[in-house]
Amino acid sequence: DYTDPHCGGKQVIVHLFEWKWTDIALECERYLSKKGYCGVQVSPANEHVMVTSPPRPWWERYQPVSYKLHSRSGTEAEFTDMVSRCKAVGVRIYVDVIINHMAGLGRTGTGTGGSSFDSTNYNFPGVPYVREHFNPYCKLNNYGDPNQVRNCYLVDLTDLDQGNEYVRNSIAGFLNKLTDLGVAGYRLDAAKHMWPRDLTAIQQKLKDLPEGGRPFFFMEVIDQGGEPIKTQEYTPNGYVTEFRYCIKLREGINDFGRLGQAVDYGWGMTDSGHALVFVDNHDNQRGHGGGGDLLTHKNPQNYKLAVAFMLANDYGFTRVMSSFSFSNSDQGPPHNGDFSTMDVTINADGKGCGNGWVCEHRWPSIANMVAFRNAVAGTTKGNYYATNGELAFSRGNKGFFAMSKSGQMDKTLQTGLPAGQYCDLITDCARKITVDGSGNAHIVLNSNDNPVVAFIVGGPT
Ligand code: AAO
Repeated sequence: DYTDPHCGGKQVIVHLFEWKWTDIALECERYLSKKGYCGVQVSPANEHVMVTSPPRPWWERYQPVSYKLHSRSGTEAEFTDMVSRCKAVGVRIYVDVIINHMAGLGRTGTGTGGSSFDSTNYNFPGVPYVREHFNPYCKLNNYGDPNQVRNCYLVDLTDLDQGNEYVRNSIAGFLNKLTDLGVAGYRLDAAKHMWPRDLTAIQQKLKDLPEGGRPFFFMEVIDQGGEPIKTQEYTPNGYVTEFRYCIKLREGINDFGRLGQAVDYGWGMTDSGHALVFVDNHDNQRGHGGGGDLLTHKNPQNYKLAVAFMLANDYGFTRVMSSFSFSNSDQGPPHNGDFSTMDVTINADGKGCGNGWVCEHRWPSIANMVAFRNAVAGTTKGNYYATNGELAFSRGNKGFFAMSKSGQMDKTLQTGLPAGQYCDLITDCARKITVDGSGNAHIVLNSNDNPVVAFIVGGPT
């Protein structure tokens, strides 16, 4: 079973896209642990190419050179320190691992860890891999053909043969090293481009975590309907990314009436126990990976509503995106003159970051919903109320959530909660809500101010 994230039942991870290991360690200690985040998806940790044209794009990290833990985010020593410091405060690390392929055809040179490589000749001495470890070249141009998707070259990236025993052992060795260091699981990049049976064979070579249990796996499988490969082929291997939910959430924020059906199994969406869900990811927020019309930090008001709804809802295992600001889709993380990644600075109010880091995971209507989702885990929605501009529901008898995008919301609603005074989590108790003896509460919300209210039994009072 690869579905346990090993974080004591917590429910939300955050992708700290392109952050340095030193900054992630600090963020675990000063913030994530206190807010109840389960863990962090980190950018690829292994050695990668350095692309000069365009200058050092973010996507160079998706072209591996070796499995040495030396990347743009830091050294092996810094990685090891981060994993143990985060783990010590109850925050787990999930590594984005690229095992489908190595660097793109035509690229040669030296990687971030000093290893030489030559993709044209399929030579990666840092592993080592040679030609026999790769599938013969064919271009992937038809997603309607599952054989092509698995055996051909995704955007000309040298495609490893995961049916080869030496390749399987090399990959398992890489993951087992990470497990030994205290990593709790993996995002499997381009999982759709590998055969499920090969992933199973690799998983069977993996160690248990030092504290016991199988590593957590969530696989990147883009299935938006319309292609033969379905997310469900991969659920025996763990969680899978559910990209249709990004579309559902965007549509639903435009028309609250549709959020009630946000999980429409008629679309063939992944069952809740295997769906890794998010409002946007590092690809689709910049038009990669089948992008589209999605909500991102560039549309903050609607984005806050979408992430808050996702965290209040009872579907899937949730991931919050934490971005850097960008004006073109290749642009790498904020950097110094030598292209080294800049430090993350924290704004004085703690609710955002500087140096070009957006830190959506610190925005109050996102950050404070983490405690809500943790508190209501295992319950379902009830007392559902929706108009085109207002929405509210309870989660069992443990919590109540409301949001508005229509100016002033002023409604008395059934909360399903015991009588008493409750604190609004979003405003850190600046708003109080009274639930009367029959479970009703008067909900007042100004959408321009703080469009979300959430409170829980056993929360701050
Ligand atoms: C770079 C250059 C390339 C160059 C290559 C090699 O950009 O020009 O050839 O280097 O030198 C990232 C970047 C790439 C970059 C790569 C390597 O995004 O631009 O290439 O690093 O540096 C597919 C895969 C999915 C993948 C996604 C980007 O299935 O796995 O493409 N995502 C992951 C990572 C991503 C990374 C890689 C994989 C590679 O998250 O950051 O790439 O490690 C359809 C398919 C999808 C497919 C998309 C995009 O989407 O379904 O499977 O994703 O197309 O090709 C409708 C459909 C929707 C469809 C869409 C577009 O919306 O509903 O399903 O239309 O047709």
